[in-house]
Amino acid sequence: MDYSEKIPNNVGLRDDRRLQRALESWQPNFLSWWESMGPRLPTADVYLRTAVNVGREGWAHFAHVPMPEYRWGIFLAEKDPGRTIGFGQHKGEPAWQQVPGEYRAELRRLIVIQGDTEPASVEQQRNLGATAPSLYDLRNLFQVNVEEGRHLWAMVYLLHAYFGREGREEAEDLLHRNSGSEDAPRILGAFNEETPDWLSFFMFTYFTDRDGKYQLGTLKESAFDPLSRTCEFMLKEEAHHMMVGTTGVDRVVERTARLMADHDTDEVAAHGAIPLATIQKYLNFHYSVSLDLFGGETSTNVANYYTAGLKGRWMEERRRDDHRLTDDSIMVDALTPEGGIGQTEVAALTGLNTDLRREYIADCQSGVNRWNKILAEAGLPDTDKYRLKLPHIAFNRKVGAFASVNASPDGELLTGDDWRQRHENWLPAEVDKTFVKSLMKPVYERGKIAAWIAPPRNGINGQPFDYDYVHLP
Ligand code: BYC
Ligand code: FE
Ligand code: FE
Repeated sequence: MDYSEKIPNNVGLRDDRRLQRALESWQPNFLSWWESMGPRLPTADVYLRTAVNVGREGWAHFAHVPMPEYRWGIFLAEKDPGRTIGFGQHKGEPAWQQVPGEYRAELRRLIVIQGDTEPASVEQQRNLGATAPSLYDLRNLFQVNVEEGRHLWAMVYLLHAYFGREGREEAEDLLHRNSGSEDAPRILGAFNEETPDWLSFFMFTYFTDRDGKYQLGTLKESAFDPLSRTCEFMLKEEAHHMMVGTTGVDRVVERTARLMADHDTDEVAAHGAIPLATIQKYLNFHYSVSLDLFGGETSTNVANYYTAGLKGRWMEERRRDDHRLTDDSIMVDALTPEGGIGQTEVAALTGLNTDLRREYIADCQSGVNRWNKILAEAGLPDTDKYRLKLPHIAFNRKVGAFASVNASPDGELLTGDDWRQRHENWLPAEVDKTFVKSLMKPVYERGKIAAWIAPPRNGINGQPFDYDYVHLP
C-alpha cells in the first residue's frame, strides 16, 4: 500500500501513467463534491479508521484526522491467480482480468448503479452532524461517510481503468447526479429519500446498507476479477456500517423499553424518548424501500447477469446445485391470477432477485429478533403491541410484483381509499417526523448522551464511550 502517492492504492497506479493522470484529474472534482455535498458540520478532527493494508495481518489504522485530509484510496483484496469462474455459462473458466466486449454494457451498468448509491448516502446524511446524540455517534457517522466516499472511489477506479472514455464520463456523472434532485436524481429509489434524523440514520444503516452488503456479496462472485476483489474489500468496511445500524437501533429500543418499564407507560414521548409505535413505523418505511432495491421478483436482467457470470448468488460456493440453474425453477412472490397475494413458479434464473431478497429478509429478521429480546428483557409483556415486526413483503412496494397494489403490514390487500386513510398508522406521518426531529438536539460533550438513546456497550477500537472521538473547531 503506497501512502506517499497522491492517491493511496494497491493497484500499481504509478506504473500506469495514463490511468493515474485520469484519476488525478477526477480527484479535485471528488473533493469539491465532498466540500459541497459531504458532511456539513465543521470539525477539527475525527478519530477515523483508515485502511492501510488489505491482508490478513490487519488493515485498519486509527487516528485523529482532519476530515478533508482523509486519504481516500483504491484498495482491492489480494489476487488469487488461480481463481476460476464459479457459476453461469463460463463456470470453470479462468476469471477475467479484462472486460469481455460482449458484456461491457451490462458490467458498466452494474458498476454505475453500485457507484451511484455510495455518494448518494453521503448526501442523504450530510446534515446529521448538527444533531448527533453523542461524540461517539458523530464519529461513527463520519466513519461511514468517508468509507462510502471510498466506495465511490472503488467504482470510479473500475470505470476509469476498464471502460475507457465512457467510463470516465460515467465517473463524472456520479458526481453530478444528487440525492433528491429534480433534474438529476440518484438511480435507485431509496437513495432519493431523506435521512433527516438519527432514527432514520440507524434504520438506513441497518436496512439499506444491508442491501449494500448483499449486493456486494453477489458482485464479489463476479467473473470480472477486479470487481470481485474490490467488492471483497468493501465488504470488510461494510461490517462497521452494519454494526452502526444494528447497535444504533438496539440503543433506541433499549432506551424506550427502559422508560416504558420504569414508568409503566407506552407514552415515552413525555420522557423525551421515541414511542415503540413510532420506531415500528420507521422500521416499516426503511425495510420496504430497501426491499425495492432488489429489483423485480422476476427479472430477465438478473438471469442474464448470472448466466454471463457478472453477478452471482449470495454465498455462491455454498450452494449445492450445478451453479448454472438452466433446468431449475423457484417459487417467487407474485399476485395470483385472481389478484391476491401468492406465489408462482418461474425459472430459477429469472427468480434470482427473489433469491437474494430472501437471504436479506432472513438477515433482517435476526435484527428484529434481537430488538424483541431487548423488549422482553425489559419486562414488557409478550404481546404484539410490545414487539417489533417486519411488515409483509407486499407492504409499501414501488418496484416489482406488488408495486401495483396496496397492502397492509399484515399483507391484507386494500383499496386506494383504504390505503390513504390508514397508511399513516404504518408509515411515519408528519407528526411522527416532527416529534422525532424535536428530539434531535446535538450532544457534543464528552461522555454525555441524548435522552432518547442508550449509550453503546463498547467504544471504538477499545476506547471508552467518553473518549474524545471528535474535536470541534
Ligand atoms: N429504484 O429487471 P429489474 C449500497 C429498475 S446498496 C428505481 O427487476 P434488475 C449502499 C431497473 O433499473 C447496493 N428503479 O432490475 C447502501 C430496471 O430498469 P430498466 C447497490 C429500479 O436489474 C447504503 C427496471 O426497474 N448496488 O451499496 O434485475 C449506503 C426493472 O428492474 C429499482 C446494487 O444495486 C429501484 N429500487 O435489478 C451506501 C447492485 N430497482 O432497465 C451504499 C447493482 C429496479 O427497465 N444493481 N429498478 O430501465 C443491480 O444488481 C440491479 O440493477 C438491481 C435491480 C438489483 C438494482
Ligand atoms: Fe458502501
Ligand atoms: Fe455502507
